[in-house]
Amino acid sequence: MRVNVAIIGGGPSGLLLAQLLHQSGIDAIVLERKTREYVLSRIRAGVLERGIVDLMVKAGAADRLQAESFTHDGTVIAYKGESFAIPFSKYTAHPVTVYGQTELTRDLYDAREAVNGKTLFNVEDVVINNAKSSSPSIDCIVDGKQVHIDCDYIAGCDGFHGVSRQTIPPEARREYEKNYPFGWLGILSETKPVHEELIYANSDRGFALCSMRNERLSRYYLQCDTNDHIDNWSDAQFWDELKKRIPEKFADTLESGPSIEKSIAPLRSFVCEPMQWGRLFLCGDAAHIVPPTGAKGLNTAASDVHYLFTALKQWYAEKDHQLLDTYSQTALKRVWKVERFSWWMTTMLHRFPDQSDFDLQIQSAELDFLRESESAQASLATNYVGLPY
Ligand code: RFL
Ligand code: PHB
Repeated sequence: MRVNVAIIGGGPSGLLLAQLLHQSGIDAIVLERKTREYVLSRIRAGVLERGIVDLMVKAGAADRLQAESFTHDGTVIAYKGESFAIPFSKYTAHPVTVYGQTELTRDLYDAREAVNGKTLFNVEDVVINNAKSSSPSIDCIVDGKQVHIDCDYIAGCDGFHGVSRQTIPPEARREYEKNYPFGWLGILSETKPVHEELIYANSDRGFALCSMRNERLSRYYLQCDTNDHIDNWSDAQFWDELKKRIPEKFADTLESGPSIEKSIAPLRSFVCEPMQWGRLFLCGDAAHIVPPTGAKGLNTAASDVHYLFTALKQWYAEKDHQLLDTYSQTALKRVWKVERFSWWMTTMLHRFPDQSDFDLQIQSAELDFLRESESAQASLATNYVGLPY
């Protein structure tokens, strides 16, 4: 088999790239290790920047997103039992869009099927060959059969645990990593969201986040120990703890109900440099991870996709490889700014096990400053709604 671009990973980055390429007449195949159902069972991101919404429109996959999503013009920060709102519209020209990653991925799969795009599921043992040459290829096993794919370029969109990054020899890459000493316990429940905007809460008992998917579907998170397990948390315990971590005025009106999903995710910051090796290009979680506090993982995957798509388009349309050559540099410049913002939000809002009284006072001063300073709020708003591509 021969294609222009072979894409490893059928998560949001791989699918978005495939659909954008399709719209420009560039032939691609998506290789996904799991089934479509499995990919769509992962509950993850909920907040979209304008950039990814625009890309969904360009990819021809935005009809449902535009009909069913909600725009948010601000967010709430809570601490010391009180709260304040940061109105994005006061500081930026853009809101954010609340729409689940699961739904966005479903829309991309539907769009791909509608155009008969090539997608292989249950793909095992992916091996990338000759990425440094002008004729790279992929070997893999699909339904027990060996498959060989020749291509011009390979996009590594296979997430943090994929094979693409590992294909770059250790001496040719540098990895920067920070692991946080806590995780997030998340639940999804068919209840009315406690507030119309998201609430990010710093409390003595640890961080909490009140988010949502729609008027009858709430998403809540609690900071938990890294080694904690969902079996340690009944629904009743979750709701009890959440109420203790958010200001009383919200806790009093919180609607609780059975959880329909419960999971724990570790928090880490990670960057792999470079994001390119010969004709292999990394996108999204394959190249970098942020703690979810800034709602940036999916959005940053999308900005990578934008840079790679634009570079591939330039190559196929004009035989100009300037943007391909500078892909890693361009993408990393934005990635590091997003890493900084996500680290900052995480540091400001969580309880750290080794935090001294001094550290706690600094955290409290940071929140006071954010509450009082328009420039601090403008900085949060600018980063939260999304830095330009
Ligand atoms: P994904 O989604 O991990 O998809 C990679 C795909 O590659 C497949 N794969 C392979 N396929 C073939 N061969 C192999 N060898 C393969 N190895 C892996 C996998 O099966 C998978 O389908 O990466 P991608 O596409 O780069 O997308 C990244 C996003 O999923 C991620 O950054 C976000 O979910 C992060 N995130 C959030 N991002 C936001 O922008 N806003 C948010 O509000 C937000 N909230 C979150 C989050 C992540 C969370 N968790 C669980 C880590 C909230 C949470 C709790
Ligand atoms: C979510 O709704 O899942 C969500 C929202 C904001 C975040 C992280 C996750 O910062």
